[in-house]
Amino acid sequence: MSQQKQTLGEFIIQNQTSFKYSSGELSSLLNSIRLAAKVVNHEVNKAGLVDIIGAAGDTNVQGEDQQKLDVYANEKFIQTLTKRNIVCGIASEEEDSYITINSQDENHRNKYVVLIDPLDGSSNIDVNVSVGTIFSIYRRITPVGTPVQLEDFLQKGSEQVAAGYVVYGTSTMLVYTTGDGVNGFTLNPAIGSFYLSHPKMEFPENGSIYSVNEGNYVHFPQGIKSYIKYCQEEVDDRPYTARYIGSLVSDFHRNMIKGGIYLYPQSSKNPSGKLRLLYECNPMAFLAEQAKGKASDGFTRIMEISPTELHQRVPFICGSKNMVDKAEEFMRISVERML
Ligand code: AHM
Ligand code: MG
Repeated sequence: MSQQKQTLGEFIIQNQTSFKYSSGELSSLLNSIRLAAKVVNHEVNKAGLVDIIGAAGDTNVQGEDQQKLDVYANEKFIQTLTKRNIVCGIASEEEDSYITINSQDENHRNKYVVLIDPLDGSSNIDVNVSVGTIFSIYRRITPVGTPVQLEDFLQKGSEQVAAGYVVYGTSTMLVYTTGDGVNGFTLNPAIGSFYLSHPKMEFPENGSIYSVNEGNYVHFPQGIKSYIKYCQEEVDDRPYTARYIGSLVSDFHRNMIKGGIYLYPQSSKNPSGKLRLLYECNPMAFLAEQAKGKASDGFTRIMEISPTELHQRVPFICGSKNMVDKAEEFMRISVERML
């Protein structure tokens, strides 16, 4: 990696003034995410060497097995975000309800809430496949000086001030947006710094990759089945290539670079899909739109959905704009046919 490249720390400071609430608090918050990402990265990379992999024995609020690294990543992000007087509340996939943060001298003066999936795709850890962290940042809507409330977390995705992910892959990258495009930074593990390696990331308008767990095909709605058949037809630039890692962050990251679509639709087994609106779909949708892509539940823009619950699930279709448009068209036609 060239020495001239800008570090993430430099980039955050340089771009601070372009952010509409440029008090430096968001910069400090992003810096704490950067720090936690490095700590978690160190642990994820050790996973094959030490006895840290495997289920911790607990189950989380969704009834899923928790891996030890999930617990570790959750603790590290919460600890790091709590230390600076910026965040008033954190919601995490690994916590049943949100955490209120109040440093004694500050008396609920912190302005930001963070929603986080500390280690997404954690079923992949045991088999040395990429996992990720996803984060979403809002300004609180309840008055400063009072404890954070559920409504501060249940904001539409369109209200996000920043969002991003860390992918712990063949190299570790932090990719984020503050509403002014998407930039990707690669960790140089020898130095411990992230460098700007992927400036102004954009989804190609069209792509040739589709990412979906086709094992669930029989349970999918007709519109999704028809779209999958469309992807497999031998017409024009099709059939497309199927690529599914089963780690949202990694599938999204590849599709953003190469052009593609990710689908986790509703099914007869999971009528609302699997992925969580607040800390998986909304941040990815914000990144997608900032990268000229698109994110939908099949009918509605993800970031326009009004959340009702912290751990709400939603069908998720995300990627290159023309591909998502096409999937929505199939959904619309199948519904019209039923009427
Ligand atoms: P998790 O938060 O429990 O890790 O679940 C989310 C993950 C996504 O990263 C991934 O795309 C999806 O679940 C895979 O689900 P499935 O194994 O049902 O295909
Ligand atoms: Mg997850």
